[in-house]
Amino acid sequence: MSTAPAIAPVTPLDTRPEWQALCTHAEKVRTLHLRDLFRDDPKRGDELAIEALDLHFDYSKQRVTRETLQMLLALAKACGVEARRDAMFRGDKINVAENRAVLHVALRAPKGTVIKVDGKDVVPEVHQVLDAMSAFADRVRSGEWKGHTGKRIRTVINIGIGGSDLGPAMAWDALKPWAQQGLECRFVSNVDENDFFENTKDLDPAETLFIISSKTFTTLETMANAHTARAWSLKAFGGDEKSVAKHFAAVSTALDEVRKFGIDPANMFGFWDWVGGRYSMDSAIGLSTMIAVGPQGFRDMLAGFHEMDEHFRTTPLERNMPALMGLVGLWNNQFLGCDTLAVLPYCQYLDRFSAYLQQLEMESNGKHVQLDGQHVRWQTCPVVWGQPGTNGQHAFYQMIHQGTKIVPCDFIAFAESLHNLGDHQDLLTANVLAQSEALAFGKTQKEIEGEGVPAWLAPHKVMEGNRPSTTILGRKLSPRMLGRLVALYEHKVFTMGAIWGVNSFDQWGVELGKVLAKRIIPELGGKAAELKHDGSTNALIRRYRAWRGR
Ligand code: G6Q
Repeated sequence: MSTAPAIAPVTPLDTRPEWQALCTHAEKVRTLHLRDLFRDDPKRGDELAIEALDLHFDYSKQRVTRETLQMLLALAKACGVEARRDAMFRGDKINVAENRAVLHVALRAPKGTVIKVDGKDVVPEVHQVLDAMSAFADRVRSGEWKGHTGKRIRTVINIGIGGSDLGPAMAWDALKPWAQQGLECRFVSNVDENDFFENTKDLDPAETLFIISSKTFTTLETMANAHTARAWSLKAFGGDEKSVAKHFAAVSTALDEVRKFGIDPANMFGFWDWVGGRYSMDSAIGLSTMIAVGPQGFRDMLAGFHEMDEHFRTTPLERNMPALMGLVGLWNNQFLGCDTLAVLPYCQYLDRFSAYLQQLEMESNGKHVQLDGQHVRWQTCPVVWGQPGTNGQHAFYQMIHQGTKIVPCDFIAFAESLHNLGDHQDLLTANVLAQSEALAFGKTQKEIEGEGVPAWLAPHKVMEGNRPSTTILGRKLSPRMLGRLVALYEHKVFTMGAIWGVNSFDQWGVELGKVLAKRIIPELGGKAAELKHDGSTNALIRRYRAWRGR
């Protein structure tokens, strides 16, 4: 039995005067339309925006007044967001349920920064691993690293799941323009064998390198896929075990498990218990990213992360992009009753960005107790979803414009294109701007009738507007910009978690999933004499067994 750590009691949010004042204030603001807000405050388009790090962050189309913002800032201060932020950057063990520091910010701290955990500076180790990754990545990229038969590596397959998959997979898509030609990254995560099969069916094992990415090196899905990969690879080399060293690398915190699997510890890249899975794409978990874009590209991405870290750490909350983003998110979620957030990048390279953010936000803040274990009496994490525009416009945007649910949107766009194929970038940008404008201001029945639409049809064409959104306009996508954007969301999630008083850095629901299936696995094989689940689960197991002839 571990001894209980000393956890300070958390003041319940709803007993704070700042919270109660917001509840009253929200009654008034809920009746205001964005048309009124812009009419009464003509400068808000310029002033409710932040310019930093080649980003123009416009939150003027959120349903907030300047008073709302002051009140939200007062709440953030009362909840100690700044003190908790400083504690994170200092290396305090703010993940109390797991008694761990939360130091993804150390992964991108420049050499010479001092960040201590248990009295030991962790930054030198971070740079040692980065240097080892760089040497490995360079060898693979240059072809100096040879497979078992002497061929160079053409495909890198990252095998991992959750935090050991989503970040690198998102980054591979996002940074394709910077990837080395002739070297492809693929990702196998699902224990469904279709995933492994489809990702390897056209590959030559002699040109394929597997990176087994798992913090614990015990995750069922990853280990099943890793063993299948080992068998697939060995088969091609007549079972010669020596080939494993040439075709497998590992990223993990668990050296013994890696050894047991048979991977040469020289090909293992470590990280630390103070890096949470969903905060790890900039650790050695990003090895595939580094192989794709090169050590310099990876370091540029880290520099972008660090720039946003510094912005978050040093900018007063009033002009602090992630903090304001978190406050607006909290306002929408709690006070305007919006249960979801759509993240809509107008950039095809950010195809997987929303999926990545789903984990970052929902695994972090999908919690129902405060740090001290008291059940919350307020809403926590929204459901995060979305996909790139303009495709979404031809699908689910109808509901965002005219449905009965209010869906706050984050629009992400870039001014400069990466390829010059005509006027696509202007068309894309016109679309994103038109969407946020229409969502905010809508179209009244009068305006529609004024266009000659018959009265019977006009109600169908009314756009009520007053649908809140934030537009994040970046100058241009790049590895550095990607780092800034990911860190922006990381710190937004941090801000919200700090106000809700939850632990944004544990994930007991995920851990549950890791143990539940283990009980059923032998039962599917027909070996368990008696099924002791509920009636539905028992019947499903029996049907599965019967169809599998067991
Ligand atoms: C992330 C979660 C979770 C984790 C996966 C994979 O914050 O903890 O998504 O990353 O379950 O875990 P391993 O890296 O240990 O295989």
